[in-house]
Amino acid sequence: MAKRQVRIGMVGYKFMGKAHSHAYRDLPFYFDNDVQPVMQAIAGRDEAGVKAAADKMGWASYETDWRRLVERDDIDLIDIGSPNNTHAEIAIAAAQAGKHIICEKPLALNADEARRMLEAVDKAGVVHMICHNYRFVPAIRYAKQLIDSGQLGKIYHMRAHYLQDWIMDPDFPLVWRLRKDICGSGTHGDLMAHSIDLARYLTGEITEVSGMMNTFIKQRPLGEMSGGLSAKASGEQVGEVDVDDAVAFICRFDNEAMGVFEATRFGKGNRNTNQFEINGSKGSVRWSMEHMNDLQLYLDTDKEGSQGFRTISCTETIHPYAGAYWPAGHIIGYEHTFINIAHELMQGIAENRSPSPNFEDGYRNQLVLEAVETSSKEKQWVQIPQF
Ligand code: SOE
Repeated sequence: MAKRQVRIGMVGYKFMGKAHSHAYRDLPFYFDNDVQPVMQAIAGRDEAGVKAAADKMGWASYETDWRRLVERDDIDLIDIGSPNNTHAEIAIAAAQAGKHIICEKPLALNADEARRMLEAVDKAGVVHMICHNYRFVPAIRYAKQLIDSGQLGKIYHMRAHYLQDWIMDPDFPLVWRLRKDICGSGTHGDLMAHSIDLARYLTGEITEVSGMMNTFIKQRPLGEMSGGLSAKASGEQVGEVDVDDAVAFICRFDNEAMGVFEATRFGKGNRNTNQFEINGSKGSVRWSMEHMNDLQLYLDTDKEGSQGFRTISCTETIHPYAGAYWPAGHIIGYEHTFINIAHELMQGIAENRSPSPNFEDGYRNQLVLEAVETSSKEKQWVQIPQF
């Protein structure tokens, strides 16, 4: 019997558009879902650009206004990969039109917008997800299993950092990713949001934070992104940078664990260093994106004399998602994290439930982001509302 189709309308076709398109195309290669994704239409404002992207990435049609995607009755799911200031308007309109939604992170410009988005999807009863792709790395999923099954014991510490260096040149332009009106915050919402998501996933809810934020380069030439994380200046004019370049915070979790977090785009030499360590009463785990298939594990139960961190290649069938790809030892990469999300999303739609992380996670994440900003401004600890 033919499978029910999920006809996708995607907004945005650059970096994340490429990652999501690839995921929908490759999904049926690896996973046998109960529904079938169909790359129905893609939207972008520049007609030549969106047409070329549709042709290259395999979308059946294109639109130059996202509103058309929401209006079309041959679209079931809206995928939002456009800049952050567009997320709330598109998601709320999509929910009101009864479309399922997946949205890039951070969910919104601020917690208030994120709450309104959550209310809209709840009211409409549509399936929703936020695209925190690192949760879908087999090694991280396996770490979660170790923690949940008590093998690490009581969790005392989580420390994480997410370091990049692509805006260190003072001539790197003031692109949308560096403008508060378009992205809400800088490194904080872009990178720290991922670490906060992993913290909430692996360790627990964050209850209070003490943070600091800094902007090292205060003015930059105006300009635009030109693909990936490259950009070009548009002339001589300069503008004020009103988002953070770097952020750090300490926190407490609801289970008494302590957290230490840092994110920066000024970590010279670090192209995409996303790492964490979690310490429990019986064991510890360490993970690093640049070796994403590996989990470093220390267990007290190892024989005395042979104790130490060992490297587990999370590529065996027993490791989450890994069995869908290749035989043991054959590694997967960044793009596969998006295939794993697409898999969860399709199953969520088939079963009419919103898999984690969803808009509630996005809202909770945004509350933490906002608390860190407030704490940095007011130079004091800030509590995160619990519900
Ligand atoms: C740029 O900093 C970026 O692409 C982020 O936007 C992503 O969320 C992160 O996963 C990789 O770096």
